[in-house]
Amino acid sequence: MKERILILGAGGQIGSELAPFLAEKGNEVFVSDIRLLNTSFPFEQVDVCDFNALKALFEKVRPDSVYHLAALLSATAEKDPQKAWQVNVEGLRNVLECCIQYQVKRLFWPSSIAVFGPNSPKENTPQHTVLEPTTIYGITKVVGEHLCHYYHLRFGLDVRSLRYPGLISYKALPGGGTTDYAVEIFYKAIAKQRYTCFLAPNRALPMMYMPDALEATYQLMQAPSERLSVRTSYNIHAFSFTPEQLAKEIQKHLPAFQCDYAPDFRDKIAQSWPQSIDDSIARRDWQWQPHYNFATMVKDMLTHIKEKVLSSQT
Ligand code: NAD
Ligand code: AKB
Repeated sequence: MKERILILGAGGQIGSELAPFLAEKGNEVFVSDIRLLNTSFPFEQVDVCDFNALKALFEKVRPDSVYHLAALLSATAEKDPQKAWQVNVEGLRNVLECCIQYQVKRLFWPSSIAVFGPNSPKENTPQHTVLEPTTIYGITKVVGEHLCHYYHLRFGLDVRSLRYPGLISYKALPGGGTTDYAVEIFYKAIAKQRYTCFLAPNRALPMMYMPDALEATYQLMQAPSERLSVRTSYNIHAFSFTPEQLAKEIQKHLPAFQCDYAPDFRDKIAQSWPQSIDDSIARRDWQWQPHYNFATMVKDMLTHIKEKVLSSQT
């Protein structure tokens, strides 16, 4: 069914792909961001922390569904914890309030593997386990999950959420996360045959290719409400790898490529996160299944980034 969809924080790594993806499904898509965007979709520049401006946007668009992607990611959040709280928690609360006031049918809000911390199991981290994050980003995501759950229980808002792992894509650059190395490495491998990684060589993290993340988001939003047993946020997983394993996989295609390591504060963040995720509840409730594995993701990334680099040189 064709819907009016509003995407907040639409200019980032996910939003810049989600907008055309949802439009191709036949929906009418409106986009918004705090930054001025160069986009073919109807656009309004709005800060989600400005409640009156946000309300005016909902009044104007009257969306059926909202995808709220505006946030500060883990590394950026650690540099400015106050702003991270404001955007990630106060911004979300503003969006939840507008969804109630404007009778939005469904809200999507992404959480992250960052909700887990050093006391959560590292391997096959379960859906329901200890959530004691040691980053401000992770703390805002735990609060966000509980706010979404509360608005569902208290006001009946149909809010749905995924704990995305690190997302790998070639269309837009990532926006200041700990998993960004897994995108940067491809550009450097192609342009310079050399990359210095900010994580330790053996730092395994859960990851996913963007086409699977878009499909997962769509499938969750299409699922009948009564099938959803999780109203905080669903664990989802595709594959895990270390920087060293990624460098070796790239070397299969580009043998001259070399990777060095200079771990910084982001390695400490990564160290507190899980290495792999148990997503059996998402698989059971709404038949989640990824299509890309580690090897097919690497091959596809290299093909597309080579094309991008070549076309920027001509
Ligand atoms: P991004 O940083 O690439 O994009 C975020 C967008 O939000 C940017 O365009 C930014 O300008 C906008 N924004 C920031 N502050 C704003 C404000 N006050 N008002 C309006 N817009 C604002 O992030 P992304 O990778 O697209 O992530 C989107 C969501 O998905 C976030 O909630 C993030 O935590 C979550 N997530 C992303 C990943 C990933 O690997 N990309 C993984 C887990 C969760
Ligand atoms: C980040 O590294 O901050 C994000 C995430 C996993 O939430 N990619």
